Amino acid sequence: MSSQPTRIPAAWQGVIAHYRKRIQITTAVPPVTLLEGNTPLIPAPALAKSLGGEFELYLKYEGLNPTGSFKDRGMTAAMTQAVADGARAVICASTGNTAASAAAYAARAGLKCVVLVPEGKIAAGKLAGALSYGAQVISINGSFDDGLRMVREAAQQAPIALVNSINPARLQGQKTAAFEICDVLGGAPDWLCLPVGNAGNISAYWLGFKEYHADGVVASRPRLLGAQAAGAAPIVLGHVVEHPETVATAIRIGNPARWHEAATALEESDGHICAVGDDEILAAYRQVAQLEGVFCEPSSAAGLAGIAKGLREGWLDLRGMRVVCVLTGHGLKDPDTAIRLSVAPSIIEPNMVALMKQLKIT
Ligand code: AN7
Repeated sequence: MSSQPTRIPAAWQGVIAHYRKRIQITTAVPPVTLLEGNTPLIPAPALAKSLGGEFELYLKYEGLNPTGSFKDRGMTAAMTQAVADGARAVICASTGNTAASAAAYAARAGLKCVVLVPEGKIAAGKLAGALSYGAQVISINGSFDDGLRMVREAAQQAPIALVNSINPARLQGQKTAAFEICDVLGGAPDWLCLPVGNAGNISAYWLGFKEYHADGVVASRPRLLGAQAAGAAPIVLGHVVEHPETVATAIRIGNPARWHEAATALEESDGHICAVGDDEILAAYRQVAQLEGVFCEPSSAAGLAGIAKGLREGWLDLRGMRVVCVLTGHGLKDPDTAIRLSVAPSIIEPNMVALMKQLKIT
C-alpha cells in the first residue's frame, strides 16, 4: 500500500476555466465560480427499454451543479461579468432556480442580490436556497413574466445588473453543457431533449453545438426536442400565455425572453417543440427516479415526457440513435411534490412483530 494520497488529475476548475477560449465574456477578473459543470452523463438503458428500446439514452444530470440546477453554468459567467463591470448589486426574476443560483454566486462575489419570485409558485428547496445564501427575496402577486418585466425596468432605473438569461453572458456559460456532452460522447448526439421555459437553455445549447460543429470539433449537430408544459406552452401555441399554470413551476412561463432564439434553434436543427401535460411530466418524473435512480425536479422530466409522447404518437423515430435528455434540476428542489405523489410511509410500533407484518412475512 502506498502511503501517498492519489492526486485526482487536473481537478475541475469550473466551466469558465475549462472552456476559457470559447467563453465570450471578460478576462479582466478571475471567474466567480463554485466549480460548476462537469456533470455526469448517465446512461439510462432501463428507461430506454421502457420507452421501446432500440436507441441509446443518456441523462445529463444538471441537478448535480453546486446549487442544484443548470443555472450555475450561466451564473458563473454573468456574475464574473458583473464584477468586471463594477456592479455592486444584481437582480433577477425567477421561478426559483435562477434565484437560488444568483443568490449563491452573488454571495461568492460579495454582491447584493435581489430576486423576484411568483408568490406561492416556487418550490421549497429553491426558496430555501435563495434565502440561505442571503438574497433579498421579494415575492410578487403575479407571474414570472410580471417579474421579468419589472426587473428589466429596475435595471434601467437603478445601478443594478440584470442576471436573467437576457444577459448574454448567461448563454455563454450555459453553452458549456453542449461542449461537455460532445466531449464525453466523442461527438454530438442525434437528438437533445430538454424542457423549455424562458428558452435561454435551448438557445445556449444550440450556440454550443453550432460552435463545436463550425470549428470542426464535432462532425454533426443534434436535432433539438423542446418540451413545454401544456398549461404554459407559448412557443408551441404561437402566442403569449397570459396565465400560465403547471405543476412544473420552474417552466411556468407565458412569454419567454429567448423566444426568437429558441425558434431559430428549432428551425436550424430541424427540431421540434411539443407540449406535455402535467400527468405526462409527473409520470416521466417518477419513471426516471424508479427505473434509473436519478431524481430530478418535475420540470426537468418534461424533455423525457416529450420523448415518450413523440414515440407513442409516432412523430418521433429514435431507432438506432444516440439521445441525450437534459435533467435540468435536482429532485430535492421540490420535496413537496415528491412527497405528495408518493405513498406515505407506514408508521409502526418499535417491535419485530410490527416490522415482520410490514415485510409480509408470517
Ligand atoms: C429546472 O429559474 O426560468 O428555458 O427563473 O428551473 O432556460 O428558462 C428556470 C427555468 C428548465 C427552463 N428546468 O429553462 C428560473 C427559470 C428547470 C428550470 C427550465 C428552468 P429556460
